[in-house]
Amino acid sequence: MSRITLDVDPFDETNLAAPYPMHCRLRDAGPVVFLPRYGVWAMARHQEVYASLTDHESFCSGRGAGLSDFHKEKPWRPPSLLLEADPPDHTVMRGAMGKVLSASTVRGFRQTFKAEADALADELVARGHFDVVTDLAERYPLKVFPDAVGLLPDGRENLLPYGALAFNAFGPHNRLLEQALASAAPVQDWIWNACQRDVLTPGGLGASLWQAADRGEITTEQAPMLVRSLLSAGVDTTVYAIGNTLQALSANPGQWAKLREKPSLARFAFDESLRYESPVQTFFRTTTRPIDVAGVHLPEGEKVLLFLGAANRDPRKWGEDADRMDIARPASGHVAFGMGIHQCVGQPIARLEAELVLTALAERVERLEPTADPASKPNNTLKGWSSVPVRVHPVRFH
Ligand code: OVM
Repeated sequence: MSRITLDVDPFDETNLAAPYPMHCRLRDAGPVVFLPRYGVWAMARHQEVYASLTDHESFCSGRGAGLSDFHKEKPWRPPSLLLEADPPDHTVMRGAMGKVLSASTVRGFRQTFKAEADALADELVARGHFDVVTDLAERYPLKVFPDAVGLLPDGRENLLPYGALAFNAFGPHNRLLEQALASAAPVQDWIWNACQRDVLTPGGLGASLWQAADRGEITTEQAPMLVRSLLSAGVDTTVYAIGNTLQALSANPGQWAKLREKPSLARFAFDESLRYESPVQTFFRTTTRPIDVAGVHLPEGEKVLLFLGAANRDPRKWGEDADRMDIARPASGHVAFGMGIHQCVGQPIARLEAELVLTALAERVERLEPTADPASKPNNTLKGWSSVPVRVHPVRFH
């Protein structure tokens, strides 16, 4: 079968802010299409995205999870030992990180994370109106996660700019990346310093990674790199995820009502939100060998852009109402956390944060009413909002 090409720019700011019409074009054009603008291949249907994510032998990560091919260009920072690595090296790092972020560790965070979620919900409901993004989706993770890692209080304002930079850096050298890079040097220095053993609080996730080095499971060079992974992948992702979830629920009052009726649906509501508006929209892989995808030939060493957010709305997988948010829908099988050996290792923490925030609000808020249109926050990889103003109608007898 011959190659299908499509003249779209997925990283143009109009498409980043409103990607869904472009997703539809990409999916309908074919199982794999060539984007001449960047000289890369793209997959936007669930079947092919899923198949590529679970075939790390043919679609590797070691040449970068962004547009830049680490065989051809110098990476903007030393590559992540997790995200931008392949087996067998990746396997060891994943084992160490998986142990540190295990379900049992994360169970230990529940009490403190819940107290913070309840206190914040009390404050915001008492206020009557607030901004879902700046007052909640940014504040909550920025308190509980750095505490869990064991960061000192000073300098935490560097975390969001660093995340914005890291996620913009998966895209092309456009205005967004240039802007993020402009003032990045002190931010990068602060982050690297925060990864060192002597500044991490005992008992935190960062200290646990250093203990893995003491036990000889990883090296003392690898320990700070894995702490860097926590700080790269653990902040913006949860900020966007909580913001997107509450934006979608405020725009769909029927869905809020379902959650209100049964707050134990919080975890399902979160999965459906991740499917409906995926915080991480795209990642790249690189072909390790010539490979046929649905009858189309891809050579070795080609970048492939995987549209996680489009796969999560593919009507071939989810049915004709794929564009509708429905917290009662079985959303499992979404690829918002990826799939296969690189699937998000921090999921237990992300899910805990979301569950506690959603439950705290569902118990206190009868109605979440948007008071203005949400403003989108442009990023080459992340889809989300910079502002989502709402009014809350409190439950009478909470
Ligand atoms: C990392 C990492 C992992 C996942 C996402 C990500 C910036 C980074 O290991 O540094 O985005």
